[in-house]
Amino acid sequence: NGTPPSSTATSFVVDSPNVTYGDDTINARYTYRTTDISLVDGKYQVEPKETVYDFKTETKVGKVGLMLVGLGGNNGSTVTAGILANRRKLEWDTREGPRKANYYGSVVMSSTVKLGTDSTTGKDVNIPLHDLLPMVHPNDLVVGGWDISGMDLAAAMDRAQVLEPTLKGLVRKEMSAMVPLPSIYYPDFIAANQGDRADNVLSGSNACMEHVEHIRKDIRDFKHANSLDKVIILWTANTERYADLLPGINDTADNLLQAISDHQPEIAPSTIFAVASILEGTPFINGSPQNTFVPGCLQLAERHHAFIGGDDFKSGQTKMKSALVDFMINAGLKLTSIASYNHLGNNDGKKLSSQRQFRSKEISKSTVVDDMVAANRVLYKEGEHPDHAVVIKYMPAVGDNKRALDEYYAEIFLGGHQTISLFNVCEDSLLASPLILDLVLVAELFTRIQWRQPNTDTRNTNPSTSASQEKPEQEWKSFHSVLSVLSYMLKAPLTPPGTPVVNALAKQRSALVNVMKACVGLEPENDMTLEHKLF
Ligand code: NAI
Ligand code: DG6
Repeated sequence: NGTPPSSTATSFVVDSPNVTYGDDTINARYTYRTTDISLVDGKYQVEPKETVYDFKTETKVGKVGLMLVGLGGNNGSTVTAGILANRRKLEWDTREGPRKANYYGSVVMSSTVKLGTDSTTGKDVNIPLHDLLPMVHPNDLVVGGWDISGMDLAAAMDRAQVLEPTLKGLVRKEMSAMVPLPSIYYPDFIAANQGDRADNVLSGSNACMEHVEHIRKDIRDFKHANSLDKVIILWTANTERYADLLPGINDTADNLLQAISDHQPEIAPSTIFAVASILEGTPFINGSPQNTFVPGCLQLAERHHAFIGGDDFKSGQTKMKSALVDFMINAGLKLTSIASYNHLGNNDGKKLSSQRQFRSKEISKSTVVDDMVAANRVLYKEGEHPDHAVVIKYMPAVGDNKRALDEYYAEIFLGGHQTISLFNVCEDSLLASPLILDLVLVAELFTRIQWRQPNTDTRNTNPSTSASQEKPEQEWKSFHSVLSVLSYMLKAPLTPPGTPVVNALAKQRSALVNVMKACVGLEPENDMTLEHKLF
């Protein structure tokens, strides 16, 4: 108790009877406090509730592999070069002066959380989020993956036109040695304008078990060749069109597996990758907007207790929206319309000029304010919603340098109006790449966390109740297959069936941070700072 073994990579020790450090685990007993509400005779009956959980976090991180689907794309090549640059602590020259490798834009690597208050100075003590629990360092990830384009990663980063030439020169040798594995190509699912890069594909243009088995073998081979303890698979390949939801085809796990065996044409490549990952017990994250996780796929993940997460990286325009709309509505301003436009000239923009693939993106970009609106019945009646339009245009000249324009129009006091206009310019892939790392780092962490509800009598030390103390403890369990703690990084967060979706950015971050804090027996940050208010 109180002294973690040296293998525990956290920079602090929790001194509490509720926290113990084992040889390979951190064990925390945590009281989760919520509020139960019932409506009695037209009045809310409010009851504070306490639930006790035990959390056990394995501290040995092991050697972790990251397999990207879409390795040769803008994101794939950028994140790979970024890891190499950080691993080698590279510095390079730019026209604005020298630059050093960093992980800016990664909430895990570059943001901090308040651990507590210094008992002598009364000042906040903040630590990097990645120090809260032992987490894999991105520099240690072994990267590989698939692409329908067979270009090596040096050529792929040239094609992407994202990185400075000086940086590219420093990583070129290693990048050129990396060649994506051949992938699954079902032309009906991605934009027709992508056909000319599909020169690295497995034979067959419809779903089949051979493809599932091929991908499973790729995962096993990668793991074996690099002596990995675990692998995370992440889809950063093209946006696909939505798959139709068909009873008997993709509605249940068994039907989905049968449909794959039957070469059913309505199964997307991303779903084949998800199924292969689930059957290998490997976490699978979808960074694109399409409905990869059809109900049958979700059921399969639950059946195999495999982790899945998605959908669609939330990098720039939408991240801003999920912060700004939360602010406006919580400030009591009645947002009445959002007009979101962007143009970009990278391959992502090119493929989204195709209507069916744009539709997938339009859906994920449009649902991001629903929970904030629904939470405020003072401003919005049941069913009332701000107008929300999303437009994306392909403009080759600007390359990866996306330009996003947003107008937020709100009704204020006594019928007045407020208009907020945003102009957001950024390199799309330099915002998305750190999110890829965050998704992988957090997903990996949750493969090492287990929970159970203790036999609450075990807290009772009275020997006369020893009979009840003999009740067996519950089995340790993992978190639900659908990793909704990843929501902060995603535009259309997938949540366990029947559970609410949270889009508000600050709440998503709090959920992640506070779950991690609970695993070391610490209270959520409540921001009350009573110690500075009650003298
Ligand atoms: P990209 O087009 O540069 O890269 C995608 C890569 O996937 C290409 O190299 C393509 O050849 C490959 N590919 C297509 N189908 C494949 C398959 N079945 N198997 C293996 N590889 C396949 O696109 P980028 O910019 O890297 O974005 C990737 C995805 O991430 C897109 O779907 C995009 O919507 C999504 N996304 C990107 C964001 C960003 O800021 N860059 C933010 C949010 C989502
Ligand atoms: C155009 O919007 C292309 C898209 O892939 C976006 O770049 C991507 O979805 C990021 O969107 P956002 O809204 O998070 O900036």
